[in-house]
Amino acid sequence: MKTAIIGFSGSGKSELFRALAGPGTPGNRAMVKVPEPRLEPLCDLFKPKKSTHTEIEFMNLPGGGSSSLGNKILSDIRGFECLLVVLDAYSGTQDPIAQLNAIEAELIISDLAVIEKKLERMQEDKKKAKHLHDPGQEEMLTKARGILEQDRPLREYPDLAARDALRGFAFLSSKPVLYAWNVAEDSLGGFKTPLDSTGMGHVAFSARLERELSELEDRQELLEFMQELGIQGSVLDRVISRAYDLLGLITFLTVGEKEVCSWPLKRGKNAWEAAGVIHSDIQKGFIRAEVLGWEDFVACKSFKKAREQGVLRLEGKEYIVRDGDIITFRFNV
Ligand SMILES: Nc1nc2c(ncn2[C@@H]2O[C@H](COP(=O)(O)OP(=O)(O)OP(=O)(O)O)[C@@H](O)[C@H]2O)c(=O)[nH]1
Ligand SMILES: [Mg+2]
Repeated sequence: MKTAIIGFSGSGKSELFRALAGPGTPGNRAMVKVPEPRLEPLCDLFKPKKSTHTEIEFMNLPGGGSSSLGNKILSDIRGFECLLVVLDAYSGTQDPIAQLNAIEAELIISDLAVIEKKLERMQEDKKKAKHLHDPGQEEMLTKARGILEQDRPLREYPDLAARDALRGFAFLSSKPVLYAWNVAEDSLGGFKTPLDSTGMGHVAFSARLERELSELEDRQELLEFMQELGIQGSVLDRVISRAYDLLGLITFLTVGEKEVCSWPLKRGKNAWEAAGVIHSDIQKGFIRAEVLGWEDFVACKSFKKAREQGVLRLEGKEYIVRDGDIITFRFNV
């Protein structure tokens, strides 16, 4: 999953990137392990040679003006799945709500321009050669234009933006967006972010503080320090868990003596689709999935006991995977 960190200049993007990526990470791009506390008890049991976390790619896109992102950034973010937008709520020189509104407007205007151009071209094609014209696509584009003209982002209409005829446009206002409100250390306690809405989430954090904390070597020391400050989890934990929610992702786990892994999966996908996340061979040769739900594992603490109690289930391709499922795939090669 690719996430772009964007925002106006000086909003705290680089500080946030360093906090997420860890100190000393070179460049503007980092693969960050998704924290997954459920791996630890599994590793204790299986003692694997290694454990592998799902990773998220964060890219810090430098630049952006003091009151707009600008066209360069707008075109750079098209290939990303999720936007992490930093708002300056710490310096007192900027109104963060005005920044949010300005950024929303830029995403909407950029999508409108793409649609206008495409619709114009479609009109010309229609005149030239009728058979080239796709009336279904024209109708959907017109619908999307209507939404944007009312200053609403397409992410509020996820079914429309996901239609085959529109998906290829990768509309900016259809991407899930997480607003990170960069608040001064001493006002973090009482700071209230707006409520989340469809495709849009909010986290409050102090970039300066988080970056300093990420430089502490001792994670225990870090967590205690954060608790004293009344902060629940690091910004990394909070950003990733909100991003997972926004993208509709859950986690499933695989175990073995060689490796214990966590994997991302879209909520509502089945066991066959989960197999494909790991390897196309496992999906092609899929026979059955042996599934142990996370709560059942916690209650039994061993696979032997889970089998005896009948909670280790054999499931077929159509089984809808749940968050925390431990899955062993049986497959033919
Ligand atoms: N006190 C305080 N200073 C901060 C905070 N966040 C950022 N700063 C400072 O503000 C300046 C700008 O922060 P950066 O993270 O570099 O901002 P940026 O968004 O990457 O800026 P550009 O790359 O220029 O667009 C730096 O000097 C930071 O140390 C904060 O939460 N508190
Ligand atoms: Mg920067």
